[in-house]
Amino acid sequence: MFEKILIANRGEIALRIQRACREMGIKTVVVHSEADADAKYVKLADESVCIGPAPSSLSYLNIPAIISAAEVTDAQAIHPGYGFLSENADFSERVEKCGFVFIGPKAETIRLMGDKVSAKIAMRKAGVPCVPGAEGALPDNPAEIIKIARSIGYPVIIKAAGGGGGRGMRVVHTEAALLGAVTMTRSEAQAAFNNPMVYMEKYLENPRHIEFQILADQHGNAIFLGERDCSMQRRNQKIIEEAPAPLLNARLRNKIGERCAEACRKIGYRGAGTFEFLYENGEFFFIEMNTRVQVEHPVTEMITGIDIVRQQILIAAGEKLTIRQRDVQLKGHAIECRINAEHPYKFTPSPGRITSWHAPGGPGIRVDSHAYNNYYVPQHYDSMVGKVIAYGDTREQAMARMRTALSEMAVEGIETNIPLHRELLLDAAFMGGGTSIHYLEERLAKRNKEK
Ligand code: MV4
Repeated sequence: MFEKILIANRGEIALRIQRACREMGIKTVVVHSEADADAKYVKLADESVCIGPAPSSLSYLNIPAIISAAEVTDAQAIHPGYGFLSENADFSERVEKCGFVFIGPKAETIRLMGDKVSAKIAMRKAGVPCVPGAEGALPDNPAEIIKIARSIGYPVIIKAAGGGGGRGMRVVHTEAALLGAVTMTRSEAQAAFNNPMVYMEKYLENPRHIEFQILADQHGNAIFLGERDCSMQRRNQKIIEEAPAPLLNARLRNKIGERCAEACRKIGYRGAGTFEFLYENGEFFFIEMNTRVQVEHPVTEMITGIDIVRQQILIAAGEKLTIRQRDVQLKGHAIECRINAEHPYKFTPSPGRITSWHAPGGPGIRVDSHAYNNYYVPQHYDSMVGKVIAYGDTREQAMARMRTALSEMAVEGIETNIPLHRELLLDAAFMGGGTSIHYLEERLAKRNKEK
């Protein structure tokens, strides 16, 4: 096992990774920017290295600085967390070339999944159900493009191969709008991702976003840990996630989960990963794979009892998975609310000093946060200051516990989205079994009209 791991991230996930390391008897090095020098998780780490000024491009994205930090502190492995360099294939490659273990998949796997066209081809070939569409990238020939769209049927969606997470896409409802949309998406994709390749899919009008968590070791073993419903989102930013997905039956869960695990075995996947699906009318359609630990991993941990970060570390150290699929028993229900430093309805960021931080507690409540009384939320990074996770025997109990937790929670000095969460936990459609990916934006639009 590793003696020392470097954590190339900040905030709550830097603290979460540290906790797993400490439990395993592994020493931690945290790298941080000048803006994060006083953070609690920096003080709690065994060692810390300042890698640059506040802007991420000069610190958390500074590959040479991070690798130098690992060298001077004698760390053996690097955990990238989520965001920042976590899905950067060049980073993982340089980490391994410098003799460290990258806690995540091989660079070639990150590269395969980073290109959404190659990811989809690989997954379709491995037996994962995909959104109907043309195999591969769109050709240049306009007549060909029109033919493909006709065969799929409108509406279609044009997506950038280099995109993902909602960046670089355009919905097309009519043939008249098709070629212009392809040209626009291509040039945006070229500018944003330095890759003009685009592909076409059938546009699903009202799906849910459901994702399967998998773990795969370096010895050909792979298991799935059930799924999460992440449909409650705004502008591709999830705000509430839950596990299991409401109203999903065990037969379909096991069928799709097993397809994901089998795909991992086939492509030689290593580490934790997430298969993102759109779910509509009882059917699953693969869209993307994430090769990192996700923000919402705790809801899966709560219903499986499996520590996903610990498993990432064990797998990276070359150990065999000791959990077999039959050992994975989903029990109860968990919901996560992301607490953001932002105006609850205008969504403007609200950095600054937290003058008072009262976190909730009690049965089934978990709070993953790096915030505390007098913590200063820097303006330079993501607005998330913590996550409240509620577990219960049933979805109703998890929701009731979350309502209690949110009523106890008091944060002063900055604005947060807690008032929005309190409303959503009383929303009839959400309480009644969940909603589509468009629900929150539609609800907010209605709210604005009424005001
Ligand atoms: C789609 C779609 C409908 N049909 N693909 C957005 C994020 C990126 N991961 C894929 N996305 C979508 N792809 C087809 N064929 C709708 C979305 C989408 C979405 C998906 C998941 C979560 C939130 C979303 C919000 C808007 C659009």
